Amino acid sequence: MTTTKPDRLDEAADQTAPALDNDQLETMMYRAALARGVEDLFARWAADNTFQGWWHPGRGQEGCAVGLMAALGPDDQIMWYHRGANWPIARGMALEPIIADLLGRTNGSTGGKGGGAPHWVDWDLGLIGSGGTLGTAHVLGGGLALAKQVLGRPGIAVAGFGDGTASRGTFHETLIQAAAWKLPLLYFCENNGWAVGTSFADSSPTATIAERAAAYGVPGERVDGQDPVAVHAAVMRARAHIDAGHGPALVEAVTYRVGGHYFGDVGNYRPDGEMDGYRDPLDVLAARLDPSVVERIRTDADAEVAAAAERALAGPIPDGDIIFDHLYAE
Ligand SMILES: Cc1ncc(C[n+]2csc(CCOP(=O)(O)OP(=O)(O)O)c2C)c(N)n1
Ligand SMILES: [Mg+2]
Repeated sequence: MTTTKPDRLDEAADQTAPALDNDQLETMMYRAALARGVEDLFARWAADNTFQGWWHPGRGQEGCAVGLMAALGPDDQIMWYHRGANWPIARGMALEPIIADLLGRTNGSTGGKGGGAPHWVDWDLGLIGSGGTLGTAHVLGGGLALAKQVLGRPGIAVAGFGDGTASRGTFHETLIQAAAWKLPLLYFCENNGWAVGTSFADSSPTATIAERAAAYGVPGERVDGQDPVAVHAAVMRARAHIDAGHGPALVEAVTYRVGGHYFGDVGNYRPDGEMDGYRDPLDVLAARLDPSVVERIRTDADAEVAAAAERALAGPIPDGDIIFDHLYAE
């Protein structure tokens, strides 16, 4: 089997980043530490069956989310995808509804309809949720962007997806239409090299996902997803294009799937040496900050995760009848 790690990053990724000030870097570090803490918590709970369902770990991919979210504004709307809890946490969503959603409790963001396969929603933060099947983020993200254009609403829409999902028809159908209509849409791909047990290297006819955008006249940039500052810079460049009214842009953040596809997948199909060169995104971010500040951030984040976990566990389990709620607009 060939290695799954892409071997080159676009030159654009080396361009000077729009400045992130110290406060922004500390916020990014704090949210990355929260995301890692929630990841550790869910791994423990998956192992001891505290919740039922599948957990798709996002460990090691936090840099993509915090870099992306640092470049978004309050009017932007986001279609999240299935891996990890990094996206809502990086956006600043409260932890209790995130954790309680995984547990299927009424204090979860979907009132108990999550449970194992969470669909976190925070309308005020522009977190619109995730679709039930892969690739819906393209279509629904395109719809959000269309609504912004037609109704004159500010901000952009973001459609998040993995490398495997870039092979779905929805990727192409939405992108060609969004490009034709110049919709304010950002495609953000986390390329972790795997779609369950199928490697990107063995299944993609193109060396990158970024280059596929060119077929529709859309700029695509590949960036190091382990470096949140580089991701932020790439998204800022993409959104400058979108904000100027030129239509969609695509950013492909190259990252690693540190664990199996789901918690419990031992991943024995993976080639030796695949993780060579791996850098922990939290370490990459920490290197830009004062070590004592990083230590305080990690301690505070751990305490916040522990307190939120306790509150989440105290929430009631809903009555089964809630599955009939919200089937129609109310
Ligand atoms: C339409 C559809 N096909 C298949 C699945 C099952 N499935 C869930 S995750 C996944 C792999 C997705 O790979 P990728 O897009 O690279 O994201 P990653 O899991 O690596 O983050 C698959 C095939 C699904 N949920 N929806
Ligand atoms: Mg993948």
